[in-house]
Amino acid sequence: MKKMDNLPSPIGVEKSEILRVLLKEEYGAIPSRPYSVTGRVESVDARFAAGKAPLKKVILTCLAEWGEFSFPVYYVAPKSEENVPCFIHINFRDSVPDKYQPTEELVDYGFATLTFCYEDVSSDDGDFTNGLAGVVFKNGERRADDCGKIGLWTWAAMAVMDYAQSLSEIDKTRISVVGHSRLGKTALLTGALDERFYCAFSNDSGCSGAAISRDNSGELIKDIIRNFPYWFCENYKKYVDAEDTLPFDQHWLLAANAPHKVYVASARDDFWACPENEFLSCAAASDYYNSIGLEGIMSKTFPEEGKCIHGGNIGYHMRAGDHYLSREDWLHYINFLNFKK
Ligand code: GTR
Repeated sequence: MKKMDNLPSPIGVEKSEILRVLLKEEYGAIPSRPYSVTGRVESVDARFAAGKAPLKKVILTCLAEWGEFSFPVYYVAPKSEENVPCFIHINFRDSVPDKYQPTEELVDYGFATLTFCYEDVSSDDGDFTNGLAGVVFKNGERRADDCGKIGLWTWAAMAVMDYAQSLSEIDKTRISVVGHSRLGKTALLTGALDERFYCAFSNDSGCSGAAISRDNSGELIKDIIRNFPYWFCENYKKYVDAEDTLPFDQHWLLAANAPHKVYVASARDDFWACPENEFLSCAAASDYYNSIGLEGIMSKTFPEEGKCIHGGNIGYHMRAGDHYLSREDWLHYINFLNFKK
């Protein structure tokens, strides 16, 4: 197991300063929050999940100082229950159910889901003229510290959280955010910026998500900047081949999720996401949780495949297999939450 004694520590740093550094240097400034979010139900499938939970397609309209933006979300809530916990799932597709979202099973465990497709917010490329980007950036032009696409998807997840506040079936104190890979990075940033969440779940988020960037044996900042420069702010480019000069590392993103819970899931064969560095991040962020009087992760020993570290405010598991969001991951998430039905 690697040791990292050269990590900048967030201990003693105000949360607002942790967030300022992360946004200035990595993700960029997020558009200002909407002053109103309203939902219009466009269609209902009353027979969804054998009639146990209607599936609603809802168009959210967000009004902000910079203008108006609308996008679809998909809402499923168990009919027979009240005050249900909820997952806001930032997904790659708009299908419900989906290979990354076993919706009926989540219903059977008593969960509502609110899902949106990230590309309904803005395309996953360097075009900043479409969707939300087209509204907030005039002529598609960004300043060096304006956000990239991860910041825009994060903005949308928080808008869905705003909408969730209006849903009477949902227990507002038990709403979590989930995402896989680039959307795991997005889920962690969402949890960091929005204290209303109960927990942020990062599935295989890797480089510039959960994984420590220093001494990473998978994807490096230079790789991610070569392939996906538009996920981040322009400032992040200065850390290509210069990880040691980062004034932070990715455990700051986990630390910024305090005081609520945060969870990191890795997959054994997902070397690109670097499971070991994802775990190191949990261990390092745990010291920060402890410093503010909260339990962090319950063990700092890198677990064997299939084992979960649950019970604290930081959870972790590494399952067998490769890079995807599986039913097994969801079941571990549900166990970690441990909400008695
Ligand atoms: C990879 C990228 C990773 C991860 C992944 C994904 O190609 O290098 O950082 O985000 O894509 O989102 O599927």
